[in-house]
Amino acid sequence: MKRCIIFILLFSFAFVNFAADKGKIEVPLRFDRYYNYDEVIIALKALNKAFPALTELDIVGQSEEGRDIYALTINNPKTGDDLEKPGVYVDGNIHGNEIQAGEVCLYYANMLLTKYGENERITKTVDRNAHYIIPVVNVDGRYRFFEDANTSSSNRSIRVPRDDDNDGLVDEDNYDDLDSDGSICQMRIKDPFGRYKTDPEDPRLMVRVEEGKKGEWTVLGQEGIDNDGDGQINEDTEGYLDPNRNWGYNWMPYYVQSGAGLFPLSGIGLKAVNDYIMARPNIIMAYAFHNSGGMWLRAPATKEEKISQRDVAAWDILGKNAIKITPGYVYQPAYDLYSTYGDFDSHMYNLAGAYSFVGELFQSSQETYRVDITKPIVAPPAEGGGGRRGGSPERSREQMKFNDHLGIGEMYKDWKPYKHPLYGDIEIGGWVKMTSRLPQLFMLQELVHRNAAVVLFSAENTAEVKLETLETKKIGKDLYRVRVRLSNDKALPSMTYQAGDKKLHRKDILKVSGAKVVAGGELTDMYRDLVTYKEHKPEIQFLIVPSYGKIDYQFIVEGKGEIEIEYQSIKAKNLKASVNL
Ligand SMILES: [Ca+2]
Ligand SMILES: [Ca+2]
Ligand SMILES: [Ca+2]
Ligand SMILES: [Ca+2]
Ligand SMILES: [Zn+2]
Repeated sequence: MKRCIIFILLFSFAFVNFAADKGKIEVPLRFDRYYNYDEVIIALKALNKAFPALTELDIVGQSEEGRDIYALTINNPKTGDDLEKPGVYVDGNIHGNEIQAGEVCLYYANMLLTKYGENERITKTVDRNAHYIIPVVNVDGRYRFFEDANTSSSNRSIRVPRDDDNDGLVDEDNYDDLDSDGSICQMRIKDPFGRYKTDPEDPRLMVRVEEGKKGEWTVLGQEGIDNDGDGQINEDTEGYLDPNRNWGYNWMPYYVQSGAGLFPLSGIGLKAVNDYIMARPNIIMAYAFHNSGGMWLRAPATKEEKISQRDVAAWDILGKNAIKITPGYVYQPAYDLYSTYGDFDSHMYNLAGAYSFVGELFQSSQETYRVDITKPIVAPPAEGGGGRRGGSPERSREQMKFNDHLGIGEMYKDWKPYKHPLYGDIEIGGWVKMTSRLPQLFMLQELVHRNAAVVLFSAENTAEVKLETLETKKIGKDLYRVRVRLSNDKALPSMTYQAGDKKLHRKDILKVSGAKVVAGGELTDMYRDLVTYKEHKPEIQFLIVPSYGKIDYQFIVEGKGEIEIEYQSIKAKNLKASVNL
């Protein structure tokens, strides 16, 4: 009998394990699903375990609620230390609700690692670049977006309590999932003076009534009650510290920039991420993924911010290719959308010396159910915009058809009566949490691949400098003319021109040692022998290697035997050559 009980226990244990295994995360990772916060960590550990020679998994720091922020470094140490190589930084999900951004990061890591050794180009970028990947910056946000009831736009904040309505209480009136379905939907009430009526073509939708015509519904906003009895509903939700307004460069206080936080990098997780970035001065390319709207945004973030036009030229090459890799996206400076203070792009460009993009993932207009796909689509709403409510009736109807026939009806919740403590008889319904700013799962694979391909394009276009001696010519007794060329056939220069112009960090160095350098300078025209000689310390030249081009130097050297020529760069790989006099 006892043995039988043990057997049953063992058997049921095995069964439980089998059930748990159904969601097991293995390499290669899958992108027909979203990973919650814990699963992202399991996925990163799985990649690290499968590719120990190419990866390093670090904990960058902890969040406000004590969750770990992970960074995966992809680098081949056999080809050099990561800090010696052009660094490519990629992060996502800094806004808690923008979860597919984390999947783009995981996909990029998964692609580099699983194709290493099989695909020549991937192999080269893993060997030549250092890739730093933080899939989830706002770890509390991702955790809670999955766990808690939300709209597709709620739960963006860093978990720093703030009294949004200045009533002395913090975060006291969040949304309430009144019908307990895991989504925060909309509330509406019957009202002949309301500005909406039931859509005659689809009774699940509402359309605006024309001026002077009788209405049917007033929209009361997101699901919720007046939790603190102050007469307002949902007026003080979690936070608000906007993690993309809390960076150091051009930070402005709350009365200028909402969501700014108390001071730059007051978010402790953000500070940890910044420390991680600044400890890697080799980072020359940076991506932060968000949703939504389909945009590649770069600095400047405000009209007043001045940036180098030579950098714009480099950015343009990346941006113009990016919009071809991601059809429907636009490429523009961030301030074209609206001015932001303390944003990531400008911080990375002006303080880390990196070309930086915010990638606004996904356009809901791609959810199509149309006969004629050549007809123009409605312009995508900007991030933080009204989402589906901002669209035209035609657009909403089409999205409802998409929901019916491709979303298998899971995207929209039909209006249902509810007894509200303040409003009385109302109805709750509308688009659910995992919609609007997120692609449906069958579309996720394409989204993550296209956007990871943009990052790959940039990584491949980080400077690859070549050092060659053009000439060693005897011009007198123990006196030689040495001409050296630094060339680069990639789209990005060896550092940003902004960093050079503003003296953000040291320029690249070209150094001659082993003999006395009598004179040295840039050879501006080798045919006419034009040299801009440097007056002091001619053996050390400071420079930037341009994109798709070269820069030549001439040294007049006095001595005999072997001399050494060194190229040293913070962002590009160091090089050495020797010449025999
Ligand atoms: Ca309050
Ligand atoms: Ca608050
Ligand atoms: Ca209230
Ligand atoms: Ca209140
Ligand atoms: Zn965002």
